[in-house]
Amino acid sequence: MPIPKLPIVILISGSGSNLQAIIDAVEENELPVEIRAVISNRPGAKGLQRASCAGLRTEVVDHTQFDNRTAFDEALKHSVEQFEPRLVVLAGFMRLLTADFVNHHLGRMLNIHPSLLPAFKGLNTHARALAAFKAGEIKNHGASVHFVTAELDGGPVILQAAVPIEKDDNPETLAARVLGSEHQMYPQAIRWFAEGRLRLQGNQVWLDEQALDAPVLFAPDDD
Ligand code: NHR
Ligand code: GAR
Repeated sequence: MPIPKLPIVILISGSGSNLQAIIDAVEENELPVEIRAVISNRPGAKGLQRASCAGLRTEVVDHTQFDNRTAFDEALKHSVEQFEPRLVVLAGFMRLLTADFVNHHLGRMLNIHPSLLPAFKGLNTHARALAAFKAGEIKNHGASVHFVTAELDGGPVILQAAVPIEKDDNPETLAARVLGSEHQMYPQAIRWFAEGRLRLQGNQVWLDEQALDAPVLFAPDDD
């Protein structure tokens, strides 16, 4: 029996290369989800073109058209809700979400963040990791998939990929390598959720009926 497909909505702000990795995994029958819509807060996001090319529904909720975050999040909530997703996937989504929006989707919203959380929450993670490397404080950078909670990049971490920093890296070369591992790891975490293997209970992540005491370290062959 094929696993029933989980309805999802993907939120983006930019290039959408993680969105593309998800689209590719679905097309290769490696990810049992139905992408009901791709929603961007930026009208010019390249990811909107990727979505259209794949035949997906797109919507724009332009944050610059709202007076405040509450009004924007209210509109975003309505936009998301019409598609009745069972999971909301943030893929390079760049707007801080209100507690009200997050709590509405608690345990049903994932984010991928370009650092080994809890290190380097927030923005400009690659430049900050390089500075820490140069100060001799760290050797590895990477990316994390986490459940979204009201605390920015503070929700429980599910999966992490470490990316060694090289001596001659700059923020762009480092970002490109981290992005490569994001494309491999994000579809895997979404697949675990779609297969009913992953859940959030309180502040605790459960995978295959085991409470995680630390994030899973990404290995491409894990299934
Ligand atoms: N919202 C909540 N409540 N919790 C999280 O964990 C969130 C979130 C919204 C987005 C993604 C996050 C990341 O992976 C994310 C996680 C935007 C900012 C930010 O400061 C920070 C982190 C993340 C996303 N954004 C600026 C703002 O004023 C705008 C920056 C811009 O538009 O370029 O919202 O890193
Ligand atoms: C990714 O590196 C993602 O982790 C990061 O932005 C990039 C988006 O790339 N997300 C954040 O920094 C969220 N604040 P993409 O649009 O090509 O997927």
